[in-house]
Amino acid sequence: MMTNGEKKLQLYSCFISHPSFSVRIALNLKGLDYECKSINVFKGEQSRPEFLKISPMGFVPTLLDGDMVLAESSAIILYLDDKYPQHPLLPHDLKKRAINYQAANIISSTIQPTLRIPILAYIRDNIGPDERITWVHKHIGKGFAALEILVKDHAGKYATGDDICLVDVLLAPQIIGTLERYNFDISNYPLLSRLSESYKQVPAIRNALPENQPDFPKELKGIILIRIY
Ligand SMILES: N[C@@H](CCC(=O)N[C@@H](CS)C(=O)NCC(=O)O)C(=O)O
Repeated sequence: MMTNGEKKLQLYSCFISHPSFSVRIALNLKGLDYECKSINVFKGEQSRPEFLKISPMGFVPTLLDGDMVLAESSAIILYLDDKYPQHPLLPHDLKKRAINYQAANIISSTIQPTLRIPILAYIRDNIGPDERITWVHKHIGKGFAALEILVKDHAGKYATGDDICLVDVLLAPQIIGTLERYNFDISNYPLLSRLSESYKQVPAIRNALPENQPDFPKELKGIILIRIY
């Protein structure tokens, strides 16, 4: 593991959070050592005043790099990519690069917000617990269908070729987390199914899995996590 030669990076992260998972992958790919500062979103720790001073939206992930404080997973990943050029996450080819930007936005601006815990809790409390699954499957299904079409002419071992790029860093948590958390059948998405198998072999992704984080509660192993919302 490399350090950045300055103060150790600190990542405010929650084991369950897909955007935190993505940032952990980027840090691992770049071989950057970091300290994990756990924020348990189930316990509402993101709303504590001391955390809101660091991250006014009250979101994980939030990265501290010296005096730099940065929230929003895509911004953090692109910042890391600019500052730490080892294992670049954007392809040189302009078209593939643009596909990465587009797919990254679909994942972090369109799919991920529909899965946020306050939204699922609202549906559970005001519409009904089973409606959460219908909601999640509808939104993930729409996003996955679009991603499958978007990357099909660009994919290699990974989404836009044989190197892991930005889109993979954001997509791997969505696919892996979605299967584990929401019991989603991915077999209708053959390309994403294949990518899922590739992702599971990558040490930087495996080490970033929720169950491999210091804050993962052992009693949750094997539980379909939507049941705990
Ligand atoms: N757009 C943000 C979303 C981050 C986000 O939704 N984080 C969730 C955990 S997955 C969170 O902190 N939720 C706390 C809350 O909604 O109060 C990103 O990509 O980083």
